[in-house]
Amino acid sequence: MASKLEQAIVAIVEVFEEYAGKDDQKKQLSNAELGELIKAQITSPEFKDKVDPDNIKEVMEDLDKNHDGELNFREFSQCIAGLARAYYVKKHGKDKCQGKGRGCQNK
Ligand SMILES: [Ca+2]
Repeated sequence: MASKLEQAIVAIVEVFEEYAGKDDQKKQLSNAELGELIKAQITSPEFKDKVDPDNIKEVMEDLDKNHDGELNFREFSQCIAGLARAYYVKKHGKDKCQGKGRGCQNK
């Protein structure tokens, strides 16, 4: 039986594979695939205000760090890390992060 954290990690990888595998580029999330993923997997209001299902293009531009128009797993996992940070900040407040610089701002 995998631990809670292990299950979460496996789930992140599997969700990426499931949606990225919908077209021929199995290791990249296209705009359409990202849209499907967000619509199906991001449903709670606290996450929706970070990745807006009605504005996939903007979400993609924000996450597509190497500007190839698609999301690889590295870019996707940074999005998940960002969501986790935003969730944590929401739960515990922002004060602990202030002034600490990189990785702390609720982008
Ligand atoms: Ca990319």
